[in-house]
Amino acid sequence: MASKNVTAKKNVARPGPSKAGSGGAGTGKPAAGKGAPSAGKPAAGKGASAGKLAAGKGEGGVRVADAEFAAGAARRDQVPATSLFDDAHEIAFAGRSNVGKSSLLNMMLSRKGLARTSNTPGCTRQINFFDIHLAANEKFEVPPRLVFVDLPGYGYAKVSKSEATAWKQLLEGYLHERPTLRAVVVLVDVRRGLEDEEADLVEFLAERPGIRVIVAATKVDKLSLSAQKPALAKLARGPDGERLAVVGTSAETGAGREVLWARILDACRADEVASPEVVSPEELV
Ligand SMILES: Nc1nc2c(ncn2[C@@H]2O[C@H](COP(=O)(O)OP(=O)(O)OP(=O)(O)O)[C@@H](O)[C@H]2O)c(=O)[nH]1
Ligand SMILES: [Mg+2]
Repeated sequence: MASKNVTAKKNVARPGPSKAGSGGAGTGKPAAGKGAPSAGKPAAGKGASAGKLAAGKGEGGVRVADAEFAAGAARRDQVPATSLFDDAHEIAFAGRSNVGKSSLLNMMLSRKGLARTSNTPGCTRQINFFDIHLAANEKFEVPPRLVFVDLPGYGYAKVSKSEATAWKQLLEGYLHERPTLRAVVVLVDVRRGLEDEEADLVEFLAERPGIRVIVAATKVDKLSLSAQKPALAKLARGPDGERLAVVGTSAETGAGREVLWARILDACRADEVASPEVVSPEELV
């Protein structure tokens, strides 16, 4: 599959009474698991019925009308066709094992346990695709349908070399070839900062046209407020001293949810995606 820029303008809904409700905008929502490859037991929760977070988190901003597990791929030939999602924009969550990818994805969707999380690194072992329908929004344009993609973590030591190579190929193949991929949220533990693997990933993605890279610093709740700002500012200086778009997040407190949504929606709107935008440290959380 050749990589190309996909604008998918048809998927961008304007706020208005006709788009209210399920947010489907006539795109025809597939049943959960429909068309999903037989990738074994999905490493994800039950789908739409997964418990919503307590009221308060996510209120007043982007509202997710519906979110469900759609497909899992442990091999490249199991990656679902983009037509399963009507060529909706995809947003992938990438980062090392245990950094908090699945937790952040749940936080963004205001769904507890939709993507399975665990204390044990290596929890997510396949690429999981979640079909998302956003509620129409008075304040800004939202695409009615999006796909969130939970990627297996890299740098997980307890898998065999051949399994690690297979994961890498699966991941790189997906990131390189997926025509509907609009943004990759690269997760970095705020306490660890950018290490070689993250720098390599950012560089790898920079070579792929049409993809916005958004760095999400995770677990900011683990740092005191006074320690957060310098840690985020340090992260915003990229591997080669260039500025990266960094958002401080916490799946525990919901911090960073609206800023990250704004960046994701911005990436979906952009016809041409430029290199990561510059943000000031004050904007980071
Ligand atoms: N305090 C705190 N803990 C978090 C946060 N995000 C994730 N965690 C915890 O970190 C651990 C790993 O989270 P996951 O979301 O499963 O991480 P992952 O990156 O999906 O891991 P793999 O699937 O193994 O690659 C879990 O115990 C989470 O509860 C956060 O923002 N704050
Ligand atoms: Mg995971």
